[in-house]
Amino acid sequence: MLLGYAQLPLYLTQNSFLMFENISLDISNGVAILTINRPKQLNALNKQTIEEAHKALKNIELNEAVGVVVLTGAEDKAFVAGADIKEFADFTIAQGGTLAQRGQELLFDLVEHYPKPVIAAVNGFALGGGLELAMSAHIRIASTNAKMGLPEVSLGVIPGYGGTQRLAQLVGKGKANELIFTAGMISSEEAFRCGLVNSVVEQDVLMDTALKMASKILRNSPMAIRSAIKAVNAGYTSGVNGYEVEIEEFAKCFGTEEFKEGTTAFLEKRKANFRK
Ligand code: DAK
Repeated sequence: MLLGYAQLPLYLTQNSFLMFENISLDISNGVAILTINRPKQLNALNKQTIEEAHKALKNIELNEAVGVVVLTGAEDKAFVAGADIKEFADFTIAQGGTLAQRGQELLFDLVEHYPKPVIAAVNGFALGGGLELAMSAHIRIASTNAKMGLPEVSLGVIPGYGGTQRLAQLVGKGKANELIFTAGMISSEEAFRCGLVNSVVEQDVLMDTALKMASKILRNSPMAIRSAIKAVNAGYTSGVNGYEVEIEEFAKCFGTEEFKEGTTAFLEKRKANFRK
């Protein structure tokens, strides 16, 4: 059922109101929880959902009160069960190419290079585009009921939102090939064993676990974390020397207020306060 315009939830974000139909946004205590909210379709990603998530993330980026983003799926069955199959079923070659590129730029690359840590709280099925979204996040925590896989070849396509690249980076080429060629699903325990997720917890504590990790992150320098994201990602960007980017980013830290606060706090035997 489509809600009427006036019934859509309205979000006051950075100096503007945003209206979303397929996602929800909850900002508190320095953390933005962005929930893909199409539970009847197991939170499948259609074009509109990708656009809404893009808008929300661009807005949160400017919001200094937010230091960490947690991405999750509505209800307890799915994180995201893939791209919306009904939407792409009759795409042409040209549409497939254009949309893959646009989708990658709008959401998946945006998440990977986001200047604030993004934690995926994988609360159920994370398949195809859903696993690709989780893999573009900086950290993944899965619930014990989560199932993950890239089933695209069973539909006659290949992963189109960076899955062939990011899965191989996370689990190695051999395991990535196995998962992609078999189109199979793995449990969260297997995903943990092969390095696809950072940890596995019961579903009822998934969000608390993500928020606890977020609160640890929030104690640290946002500027240094931003630099660390750039340096780590540089090592996975073709044509870019990660070590050189690390040196540049390292050098930039000196002379910043946050470096001054961090070192002064240590010398004064107190906790640093980076978020005044
Ligand atoms: N898209 C659309 N609807 C989906 C969906 C999906 N990916 N996954 C589930 N649903 C819908 C089902 O159709 C069903 O809707 P109704 O029939 O009730 O209207 C509802 O969600 C509940 O699903 P089930 O009844 O199937 O639930 P079960 O518990 O029986 O099974 C399941 C759960 C996750 C095993 C099953 O739903 C399933 O196999 N879902 C599809 C998984 C999948 O193959 N995902 C797509 C992977 S391919 C592109 C870029 C990237 C991609 C494509 C294009 N371009 C840029 C063009 C990426 C492609 C993929 O992600």
